[in-house]
Amino acid sequence: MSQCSASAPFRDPELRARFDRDGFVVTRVLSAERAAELRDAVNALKPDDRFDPAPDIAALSGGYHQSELDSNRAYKQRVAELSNLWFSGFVDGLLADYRLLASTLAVKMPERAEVPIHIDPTVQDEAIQPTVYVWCALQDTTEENGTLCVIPGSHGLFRGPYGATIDPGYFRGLKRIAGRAVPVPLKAGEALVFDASIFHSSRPNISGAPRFAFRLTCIPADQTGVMHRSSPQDPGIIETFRMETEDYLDLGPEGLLKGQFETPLVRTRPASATRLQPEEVELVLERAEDIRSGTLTIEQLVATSRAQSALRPAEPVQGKQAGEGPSFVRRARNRIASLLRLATGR
Ligand SMILES: O=C(O)CCC(=O)C(=O)O
Repeated sequence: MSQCSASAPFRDPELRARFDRDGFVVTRVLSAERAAELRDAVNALKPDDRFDPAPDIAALSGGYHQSELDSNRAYKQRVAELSNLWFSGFVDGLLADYRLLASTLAVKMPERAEVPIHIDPTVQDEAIQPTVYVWCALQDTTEENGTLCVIPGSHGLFRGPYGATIDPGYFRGLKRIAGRAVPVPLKAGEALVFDASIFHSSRPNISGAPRFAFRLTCIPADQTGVMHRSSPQDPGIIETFRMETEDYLDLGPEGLLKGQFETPLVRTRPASATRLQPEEVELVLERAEDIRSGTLTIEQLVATSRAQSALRPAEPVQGKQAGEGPSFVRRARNRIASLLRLATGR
């Protein structure tokens, strides 16, 4: 399932070490005064949805305004211009040989609900290095106004090409892991810089005021910007379409949320076949470091866990078998544990 083999080239080695370990870092992008200036500038823009998406879009988009889903092209163009002006220098200073592919103004109006736990699309053709998102708060973000929450260290596990309509195999376990996400409050002008593959969510906005953030999508400079989807004809195939900076202006909600792309098809690849059970997703998080380091694959972990549960009696063993069952199971478990140690070198 894992495709990425190199980390993101942060220019600051300390940020890089923290990003590699946790899957995210917090860093300052703008002064509080400049963040307030930018917030005033974006607040004066006029998206067609008035920062509050219609119910059909809200139902698919997490309920908050994402500028690329708006029907007003001139507005989207203005968001892109503002983002280039205010952030492209920051991206250059943060990551060597990365570029700003796309920018989203993310506005969560009062009373809008939580964004459920998820990972973000990989939007580059070959994911040798991760897609990096920079989520910059334009006012202080808190638990009350819907700041982002992350599961620290949950990155780098599901790295295959991911995008609209692809089931990466962990969907059934999301409810079980959602409670592990911790809020990351930010000061105005600070950003949460995260690996696309980290599990994250955002809280409901109960503050009574809109919450403004810019989300910058950053990819290695030599990579083509793309979007992936599950083939409508064959769920065993992932289709990859070009989605470069200018393509985002023409991309409507159907493209982003339903995978109805109109850009050229770049390639197809086989999809991962492994579908995890809820408890297996928890197991993957528990062994995250081993999986990230490549000493254990999700497939090995799942195969071992399934072999163990096949040997585990479904009901407590009664009567004559009671003496045999548990010691047989114990021997089998010990055998599997030693196989796993051999496989992982631990
Ligand atoms: O802005 C938000 O509230 C949610 C953002 C998010 O989940 C994302 O950028 O993937």
